[in-house]
Amino acid sequence: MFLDENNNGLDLNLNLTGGNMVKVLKGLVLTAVVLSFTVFGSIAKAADPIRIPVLNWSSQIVMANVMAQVFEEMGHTVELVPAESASRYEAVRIGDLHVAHETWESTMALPFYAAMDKGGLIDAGSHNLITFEEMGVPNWVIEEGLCPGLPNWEALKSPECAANFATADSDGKGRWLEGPYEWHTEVMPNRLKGLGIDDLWTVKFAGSADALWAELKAAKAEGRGTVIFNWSPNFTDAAGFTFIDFPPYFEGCRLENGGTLETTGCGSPKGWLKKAAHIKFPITHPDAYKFYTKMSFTAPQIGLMADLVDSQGMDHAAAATEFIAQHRDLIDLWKN
Ligand code: TMO
Repeated sequence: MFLDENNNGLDLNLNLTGGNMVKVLKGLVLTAVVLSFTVFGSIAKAADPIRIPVLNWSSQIVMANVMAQVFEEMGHTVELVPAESASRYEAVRIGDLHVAHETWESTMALPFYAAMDKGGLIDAGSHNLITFEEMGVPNWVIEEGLCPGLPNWEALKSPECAANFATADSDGKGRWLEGPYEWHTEVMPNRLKGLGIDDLWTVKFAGSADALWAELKAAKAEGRGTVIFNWSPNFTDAAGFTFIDFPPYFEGCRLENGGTLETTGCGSPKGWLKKAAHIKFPITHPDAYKFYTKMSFTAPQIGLMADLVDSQGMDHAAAATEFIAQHRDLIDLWKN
């Protein structure tokens, strides 16, 4: 960082020299780190920044910032690390990340358990709520009769219904707008097949959570129906959103859990929201780990984290500061 800033504006040759200098410096730093680990073991560990993943939906990012601000109050240094949903469990397992603080059962249980099984990732407890992640519609879609029979999924079997949800990119079929592909890959396309309605409906993937909220606004402005992936708690809990009732989830209905195309029509589970940690986090940063195990948010609290950004327009760091201010006593309780 320091060297890069000072090399700004220098030509390529000098940059190469800079690169060599960086190598030499890295060597020195490595030597120093090795020395300090052997000689001043515990001091070196305490100085290790706490690495928190940042994903692509608002409550996760605000909670990352809440933890970062609290850990900094406790005297730690913190790195917010851009990460991807499923692969972050392997990163926690090997210690590249210290935590995965929003682990949603419906979409993340498998990579979470896989990393735990390999060794290196521990379950640091659950938040204080039951979560739900499912396809659904804004209430006005039901009120305007765009698909009579909703929220029962069987309403989706009607070609007249599907036609009200067509978009330019949906080949005349009704469109489901899923979250980013990496969140649940083929779960929803397989859902349509399992339900036998893939001739009427198709799945498109949004680039980000923001694209889902933009779709809600666009569909309303155009007066067309929209089915999007959404979850609770979220800011939409207050705005009026209805999840579709699919056939109930059961263990093993999804393909990745051993299901077949006969069973993938199942809906999502009502799930836990867990906190994963690197196995050495309690040893390297005991006070931070103890805070983390006590930290247990409720549905309204997580809904507020999303709302501060997605409804009130705050940036994530400011939303975290505001959230901490509104929950100071609770945060202090968890810190002690
Ligand atoms: C994991 N998520 C809340 C985006 O569904």
